[in-house]
Amino acid sequence: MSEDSRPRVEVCFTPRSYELYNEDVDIVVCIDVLRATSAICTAFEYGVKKMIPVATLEEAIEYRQKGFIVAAERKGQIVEGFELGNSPRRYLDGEFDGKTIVITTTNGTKAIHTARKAQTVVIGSLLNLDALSEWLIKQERNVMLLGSGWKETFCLEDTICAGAFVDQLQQSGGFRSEFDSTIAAKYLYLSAKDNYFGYLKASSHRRRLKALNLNEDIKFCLTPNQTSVIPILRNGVLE
Ligand code: 3SL
Repeated sequence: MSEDSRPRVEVCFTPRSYELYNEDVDIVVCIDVLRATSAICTAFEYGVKKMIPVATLEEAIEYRQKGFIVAAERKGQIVEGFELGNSPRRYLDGEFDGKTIVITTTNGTKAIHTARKAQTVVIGSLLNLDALSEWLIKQERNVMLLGSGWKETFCLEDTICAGAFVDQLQQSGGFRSEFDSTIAAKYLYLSAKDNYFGYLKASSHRRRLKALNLNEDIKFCLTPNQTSVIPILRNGVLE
C-alpha cells in the first residue's frame, strides 16, 4: 500500500492550542467569523489597501498617535477614543477606499498574531469561502484552519466555517486529514450549512452581539461568498 502523500488540512479550535496542532503546517487560515476576519475581508472588498493587525490596545494607541486610522474593538464595542470598531458593514460605503487601517480586536487579531511566524498566513471567513478554498486547493500545501475562539474558548461559528473549508478541500480529492478536531468541524458544518443563522441561535457570541443590537452584522457575516479577496499577511501587514 503506497503512503498517502497528499497535503493535510486540519483544524485548530483556538490560538491557545496552536503549538499542539502546528505540525508541518505551511499555510494558516485565521478565522473569526464574528466578526474580525469578516470585517477584514469586507474592508478589502470595499477598497482598503492595507491592514495592520495588532494584538494589543497599547500598539493601537501608538499607531493612532502616529496619525493612522485605527479600528479597535473590545467586548464587541468600539473602544473609546477610536473612530472604528469591528463592524464589517462600516466598510460598505467605500469611505476607506485606498486607505491603510490598523485593527485590533478581542480574539481575531490575537489569532493572527499567534500565527504570524507561519510560512503563509491568510484571512478566512464565510465571506470568501469559495475563493479562498479554490486558492488553497491550488497551493497543494499543508493547511491549518485556526479558529479565533472567544478568550481561548471554543467557538461554534469559527469551527463551522473551518469545517466548510475542510469540506471543500477534501472534496477536491487533494487533501487528507488526521485530527479529530477536523472531523468534528466538518460534521458541525454539515449540520449547520443549510441555516447558519438558526443553527447558531444559542451560541455564545451570537447572543453577545445580539445583546449589543448587532443582529445585522451577524446576518452579514453568516452570508457566504460575498467577496473573492484573499488577504495575505506579509511582514505584519495584510494586503
Ligand atoms: O473577538 C474578536 O476579534 C471580535 O471579532 C469580537 S466582536 O465580534 O467584535 O465582538
